[in-house]
Amino acid sequence: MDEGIVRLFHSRELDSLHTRIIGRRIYKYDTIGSTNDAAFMYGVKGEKEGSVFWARAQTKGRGRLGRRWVSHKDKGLYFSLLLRPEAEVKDAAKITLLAGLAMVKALRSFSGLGFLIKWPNDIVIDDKKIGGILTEMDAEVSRVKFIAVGIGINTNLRKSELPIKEAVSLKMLLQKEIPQEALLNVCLKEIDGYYCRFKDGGFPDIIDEARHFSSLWGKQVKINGKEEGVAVDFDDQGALVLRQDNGFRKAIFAGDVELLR
Ligand code: BT5
Repeated sequence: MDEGIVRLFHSRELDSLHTRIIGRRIYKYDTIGSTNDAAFMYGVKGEKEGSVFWARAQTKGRGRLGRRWVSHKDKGLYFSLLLRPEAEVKDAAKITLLAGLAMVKALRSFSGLGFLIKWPNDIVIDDKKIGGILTEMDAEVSRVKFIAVGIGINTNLRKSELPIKEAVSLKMLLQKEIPQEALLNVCLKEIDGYYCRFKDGGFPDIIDEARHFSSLWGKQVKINGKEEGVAVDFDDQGALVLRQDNGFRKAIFAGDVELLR
């Protein structure tokens, strides 16, 4: 896989990338199976946290539960981050939410459009999916060794290239070709800011902020085809809180969300 690297950027080499942790090294690939696999392979070898694995195309881009992520060359931004937070396995969902918030902020500042987080791992606008996050980890008992956070954003895909009708790309929204490196730059800066806050114990503030950018509030949802209720909040662990018909609240820690109305 190492042979596939077409370019290794060192910190600050990407245009004005003044980050503390994220992007100290950026490995750029032409075509790779999955950038999460690259992050994992380097993670196992002891790579420091903050490295970014970025590819022009993926042949085995994946979502959760082995689902496919459409990754045509130069049509999307496909990258993974290697993180080594002092965290327990149960905290991994916090990293997904943090990354979701950072991506929403990055896409908003890049485009001026109102992107939102669709818990747990989608980035949406008007209920259409523009991106997704895949958090995978290596752990020992309950301690995290490292986390690979994979992020895919549809930049230049045309409608006909998207796998589902409830999906969209930046090009479809902005009617222009999207420069990948400029967008990556904005994304890495936002993720760096939130990850540094997370490491300084700032997760409660991150949750507070994420609450302002959820696409689900007030909507009737069904989780994993089972639990139903109205999505009303995130709890302090980043779980989704549903208000059920019987009036009780229930925290959901993971799952697929279906919008009912
Ligand atoms: C996700 O999974 O949304 C996580 C996607 C993460 C992709 C990144 S790219 C860089 C890194 N390397 C990887 O191999 N993966 C990460 P999930 O919630 O399971 O959603 C998957 C579903 O989204 C699929 O079953 C399709 O219905 C839909 N889908 C696939 N490709 C899409 C695309 N390009 N745009 C919108 N929806 C897509």
